Amino acid sequence: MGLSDQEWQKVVDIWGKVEPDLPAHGQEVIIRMFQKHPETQERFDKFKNLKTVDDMKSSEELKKHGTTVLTALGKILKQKGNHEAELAPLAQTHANTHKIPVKYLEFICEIIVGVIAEKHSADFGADSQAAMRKALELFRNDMASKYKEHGFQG
Ligand code: MNR
Repeated sequence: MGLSDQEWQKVVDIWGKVEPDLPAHGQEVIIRMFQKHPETQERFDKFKNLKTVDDMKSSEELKKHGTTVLTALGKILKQKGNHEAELAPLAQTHANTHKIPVKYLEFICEIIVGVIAEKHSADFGADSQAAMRKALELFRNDMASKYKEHGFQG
């Protein structure tokens, strides 16, 4: 299901609030994902050794990775659905190299919505939240179809 122009506008607008501080948002997203779904941390050779939240907060590498993830996601969202060129390489590595199940993409998307809701409550009302959920669903669906093309069941 596609998004209307108004829904895409809401997605792009809220991303405009996130973008000035991608490192803080990204760090929070990754740490929460590891806390809530410890199995996701096992997928990262470079983060497996971080035992406590304090270890995670002190890791510049983790913050850098969070920034990388949100930068890539922002580029995708700004395409308003025409994200084939941005999605293809990401699906390739996540299917073939990192082997990240769609379920984990669902986890991180839910956490992204939660982090934005906390940090930007005034600008992220119910309709913006619904629009963002739809955009992230589209992202996941398209990742899942690419996964299948790569023979990864996800
Ligand atoms: C790397 C974006 C979700 C695990 C990367 C890279 C980008 C990236 C960009 C670096 C380039 C590459 O390897 O393709 C995303 C976006 C996500 C997402 C956007 C969803 C919003 C996840 C989830 C993971 C996961 C969920 C696990 C639970 C990994 C791993 C690497 C990686 C592992 C390789 C890290 C390294 O440098 O050793 Mn990802 N992601 N990612 N990703 N992701």
